[in-house]
Amino acid sequence: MLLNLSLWVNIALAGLSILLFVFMGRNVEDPRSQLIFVATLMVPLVSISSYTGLASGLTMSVLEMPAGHAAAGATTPVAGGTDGVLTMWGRYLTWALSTPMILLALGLLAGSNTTKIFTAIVADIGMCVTGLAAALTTSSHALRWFWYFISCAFFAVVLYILLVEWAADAEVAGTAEIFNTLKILTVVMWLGYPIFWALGAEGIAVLDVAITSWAYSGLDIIAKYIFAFLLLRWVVDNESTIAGMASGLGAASGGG
Ligand code: RET
Repeated sequence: MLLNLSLWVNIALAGLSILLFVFMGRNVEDPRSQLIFVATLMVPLVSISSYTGLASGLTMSVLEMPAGHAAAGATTPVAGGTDGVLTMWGRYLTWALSTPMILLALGLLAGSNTTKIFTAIVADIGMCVTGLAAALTTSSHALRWFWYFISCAFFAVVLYILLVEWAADAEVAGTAEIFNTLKILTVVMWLGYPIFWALGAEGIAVLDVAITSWAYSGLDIIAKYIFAFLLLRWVVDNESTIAGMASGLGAASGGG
């Protein structure tokens, strides 16, 4: 079925990415570059687990939407006509594990310091967990959107660090060119997630569950595998630039 295919495409791509990234990193010796590799490698590792959780039905549920929600009173054909909407809540849960790895890799690439990396990661986890809460809340329609609003507030912190703080740090570190490419890719792709959440079955339900699932799967392919490949290829080719960054995570603006 179409919905299932959106999951299996990602399982296959995650598997291939894991093999490719391990191979690409086989000769990397600089510790900071190695950490970028380990963090980035975690992304397809989390992804293959996440999508296997969804494909096996473990991390999705049929939830009855509260009164006022566009899908209140809907039935789900895939679950044999049970009352409710299929909710792939496992996605939001596993984003809490994969997206911090993306941010760690980006923060390291930008030569940023521990404070900023910590702040970005904590806000990001906050975004994912409150997004999970939004998807799982069935007691009140208003509270679903209130959770969504909190999640967006966390997201704003992440965007600020990416666009302002790390962009400046990357200039100092001499990694601005690749950082800016990855920054734009990340910001544009990541903005798609709250938009599809709002338009999809969790939000105003103008898109059905299968379309929303394909949208997330498509965004994932670019935000994870393409992103990771571009980053790691650059790291392999420019290991000395990263090794030459002021050592220690405390030295954001200490000099390039
Ligand atoms: C939600 C809904 C609530 C509001 C916001 C969201 C943002 C989600 C994002 C997800 C990014 C996921 C990635 C996954 C790759 O593994 C939770 C959809 C702001 C930005 C990049």
